[in-house]
Amino acid sequence: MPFFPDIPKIQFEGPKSKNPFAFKQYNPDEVIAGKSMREQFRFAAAYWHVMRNGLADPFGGPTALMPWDDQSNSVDNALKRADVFFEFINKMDIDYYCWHDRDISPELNDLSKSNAALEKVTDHLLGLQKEHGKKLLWGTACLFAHPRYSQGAGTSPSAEVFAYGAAQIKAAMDATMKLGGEGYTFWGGREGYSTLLNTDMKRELDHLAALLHLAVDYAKTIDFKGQFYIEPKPREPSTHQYDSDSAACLNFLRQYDLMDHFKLNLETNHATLAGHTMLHEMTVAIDANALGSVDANQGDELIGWDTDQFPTDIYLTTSIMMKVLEMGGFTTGGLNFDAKRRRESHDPSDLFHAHIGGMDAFARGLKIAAAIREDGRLQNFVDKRYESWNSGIGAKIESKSISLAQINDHVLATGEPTLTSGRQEMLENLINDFI
Ligand code: XLS
Ligand code: NI
Ligand code: NI
Repeated sequence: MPFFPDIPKIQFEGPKSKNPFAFKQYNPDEVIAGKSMREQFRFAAAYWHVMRNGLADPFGGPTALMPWDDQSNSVDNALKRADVFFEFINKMDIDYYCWHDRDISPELNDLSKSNAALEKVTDHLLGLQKEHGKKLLWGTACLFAHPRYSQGAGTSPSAEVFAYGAAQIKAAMDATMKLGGEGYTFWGGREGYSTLLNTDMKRELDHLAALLHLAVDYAKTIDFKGQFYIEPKPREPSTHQYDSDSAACLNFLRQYDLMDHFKLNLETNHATLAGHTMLHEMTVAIDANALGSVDANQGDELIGWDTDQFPTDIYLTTSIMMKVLEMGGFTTGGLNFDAKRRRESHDPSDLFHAHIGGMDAFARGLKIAAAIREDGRLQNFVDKRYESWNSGIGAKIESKSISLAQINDHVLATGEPTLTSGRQEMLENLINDFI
């Protein structure tokens, strides 16, 4: 029996459609910039938001209506949720999904019991994946919700807590492997600190790196070929999170010799919490050849919080897709809707509206980004802006074939440089012509 009986399979009806349960822009088979939209985006639904987020906020409890969920911590309830979830991604025509171990399967306060439950649930998920042709984009372990992790997992002051977290990661990696997951993510949920009065930062960072190395080594023993990701976030829940932004993560990976094994999973709302744009974070990652995947959402400029809203801002989706096209598209990664409905949007049908909106916004962003690239004026402007580096003094500096004294002679001979305008407003107008 269907859990969303009134909702049809969502189909592309084009921009003129007035049907709220149809795609207006996302046409999965339409080829844009050399690939079908389906392949360009590799959309994923986040199990934690779709199935487990009751939409509570710090001032009030859950509002989401989930008539299928008996609110128990049982394996049966977990199995039923999996059925509901697959009906949802089927109707949405979303090919991938992502989970934390404890979203799909209960935490039973005993590792062997929790692992046994995870085994049962993943057996069921594997069957559902095969039946519906769906794939796991990435898995991860929830190392931040249980009280044992209240002071961190990999960065806990307690070696026993670190060990528990490591064991939980082993099971989550096994489950990811079993489900053919294309990646495995580390988001440092509580890997940070609240006060330095009680914190040995150097030791905690050494431990976090040790944990990641343990995972890399374990992957080899089970022949897990998926991509590892780190997901930066600057604060919330910890006041100071160690993986605060792209640059901090890359520095950490380089310092601890992990660059060959990790890429970044970047989330828009985390970028803005870090005081950056998503464009900035993506640029930093791509320049280091380390952009792996994207958690697609957006924040609220008026609330300084990880509001995880569905991405509807066309300017934002355009800039993200410009970067994705620039790096040649996703390989192991994709666009995971790490996004939740507003607390007021409590109906199951709102799950559909939310994802339709995100997918349509990205479809428009892709079309606009492809058109801007095709047009070429923006790239030409940038190329021209740096053209003094292509020959003469610039080429000599770039190729390190000139000394400071020779540069001095050059300046004495040529005199005051002339600068051309940055033309920011003209370029903003150019972008708007496409939007
Ligand atoms: C929380 C994070 C989390 C990760 C997965 O802010 O975005 O959902 O994506 O642990
Ligand atoms: Ni995320
Ligand atoms: Ni987030």
